[in-house]
Amino acid sequence: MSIQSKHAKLNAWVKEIAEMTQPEKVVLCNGSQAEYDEMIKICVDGGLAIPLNEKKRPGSVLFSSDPSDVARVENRTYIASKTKEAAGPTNNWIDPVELKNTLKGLYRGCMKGRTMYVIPFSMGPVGSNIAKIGIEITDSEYVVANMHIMTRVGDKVMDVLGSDGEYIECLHSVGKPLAKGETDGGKWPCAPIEQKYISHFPETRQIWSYGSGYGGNALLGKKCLALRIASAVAHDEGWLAEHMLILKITSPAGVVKNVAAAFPSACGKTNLAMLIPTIPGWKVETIGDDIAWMKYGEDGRLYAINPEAGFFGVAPGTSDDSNPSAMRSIEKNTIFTNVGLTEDKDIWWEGIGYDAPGKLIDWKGNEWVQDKGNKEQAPAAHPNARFTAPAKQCPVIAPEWEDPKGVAIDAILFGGRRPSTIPLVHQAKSWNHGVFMGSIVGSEITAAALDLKAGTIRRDPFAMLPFCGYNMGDYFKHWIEVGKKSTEDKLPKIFFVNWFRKTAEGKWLWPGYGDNSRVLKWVFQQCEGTGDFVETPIGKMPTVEAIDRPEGVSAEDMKELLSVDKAGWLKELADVRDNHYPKFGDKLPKELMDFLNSVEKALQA
Ligand code: TSX
Ligand code: MN
Repeated sequence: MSIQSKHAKLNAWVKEIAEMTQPEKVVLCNGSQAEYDEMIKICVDGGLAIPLNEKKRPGSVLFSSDPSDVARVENRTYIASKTKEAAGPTNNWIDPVELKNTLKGLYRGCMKGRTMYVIPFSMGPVGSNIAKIGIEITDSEYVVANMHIMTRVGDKVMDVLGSDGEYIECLHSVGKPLAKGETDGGKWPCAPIEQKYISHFPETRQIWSYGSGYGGNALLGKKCLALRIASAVAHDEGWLAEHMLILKITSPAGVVKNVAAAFPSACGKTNLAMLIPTIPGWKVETIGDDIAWMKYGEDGRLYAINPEAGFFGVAPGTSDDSNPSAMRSIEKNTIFTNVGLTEDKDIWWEGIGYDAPGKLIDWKGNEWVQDKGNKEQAPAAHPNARFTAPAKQCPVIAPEWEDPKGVAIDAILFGGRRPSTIPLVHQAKSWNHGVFMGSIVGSEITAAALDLKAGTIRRDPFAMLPFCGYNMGDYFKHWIEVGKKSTEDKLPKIFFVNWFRKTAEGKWLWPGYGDNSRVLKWVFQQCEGTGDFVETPIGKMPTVEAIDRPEGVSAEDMKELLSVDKAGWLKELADVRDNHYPKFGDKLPKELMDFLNSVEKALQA
């Protein structure tokens, strides 16, 4: 069993995998609408998907996953490089030979009773010289349909590949073979947790995923290829593959700046990417909401593309208030996973902005009636429920979002959820100071997270902790090396932002959302050289008057948001010195330790 493409190496790989996994048949995906419709029809007929109301949510469906298969599984995610050192202190390492043996055992016969799909996909506009081609082999129709939205799939990719083009091997199985005559019976197929493996072989540029059908575990173009493998490729080739949104900001005078921004999860990256400014005359447009690939242009500036073609966003909390553009993006042609279902076959989730209309079916398939008096009520939508929507449906998508040469990046933002210490915004004194800022990114963990107490900072350097395909110490060094290839005037300016400051009483100090445009305006002005700022021990900061004060924020609040909390910062740096930087051992670049020392010294002066 094989395919007859023009690409001999691909044909041979498909044949080898088919012999190992023993599917009922093999299909080479062409990327057509008919193919997408066929995938959805198979899922609907098999009871795995429910078509939504054609009037309210045309072309859209709802999937509900197995309760054990609802998110990325970091403890089952592996970087299998030859040495443990190459994977580094923040990744799960296994010897690649051992892991391949284990996985071959699991893959043997694992597609019995299923169709094996071969998905040629491009991360980035087809034919762009920044783009990379992957081939995902999968036994999941859900994966094929999602890949159609999230990447560019099919014949046009095969044309670029020709007879000997390079591609990244992505092998995926849900890990649930079917016996003769057996069907899924409407039950989401996956393997038990101890059989799930999300495996990366950065040295041979391969991805082998087994046992999960969900999101980043199964849609291998996204976290696995565009971040973990691409970060290792970028390290070798001198570019950057980052967990960053990309937005375009236009001033009232029509001047454009492009901003890339990295935040740990649950900081509202998609909301920022689609922000609607509250300051008159300013415009923000979306280029990407999750991943940026950045390479130098001939002019010595960094150009970024969004390698994806869709949004795989967290549904709960998304509303007309928090993100109206996301709400417009998901009005049609959208795959919903693990949200609630209304009686008239529409979707609902916690934080959608209105009460549940009548009786729902929750993500587990049970009847669910909203009980607002009961704070303990289990949610109708899983907290990690998702929408998969085409980026082109976003009303504020920038016209250049598919420009093959990318957009020149003027500023890079880092941020996290930090109720104290970190000001609303501060700016790095230099590229390397910005690398220092990126290296100490973190979010305060919520009380809900087990065994760590609230108030603890979980460090997530560059928001890349779960996504760096090699040693994080080498990754820090790589950022410093990239900076050396250009000059400060051409490099993006680097900023640290914090929308999440609270008063001692626990009240939000900053309204966030559209009012973050006031901070973006100052970032814009700093790039133009027209912002008002002061030098402080932690970097450049806006004067209190430099940022327009939103309604409801007092002058004192503004002062607190824009002052340096010396005692807090000394504690912060002590935590970096004692608990964070030691993890990287002698891989920690000297430049970063120098900034730790010099910022600390400046604070003590
Ligand atoms: O996405 C958020 N952003 C970025 C928006 C462009 N969120 C949601 C985070 C979870 C995904 C925010 N939450 C932001 C924010 O800027 N700020 C906050 C905190 C906050 C929450 C509610 C209010 C104010 C601040 N509203 C009132 O107090 C009325
Ligand atoms: Mn992400």
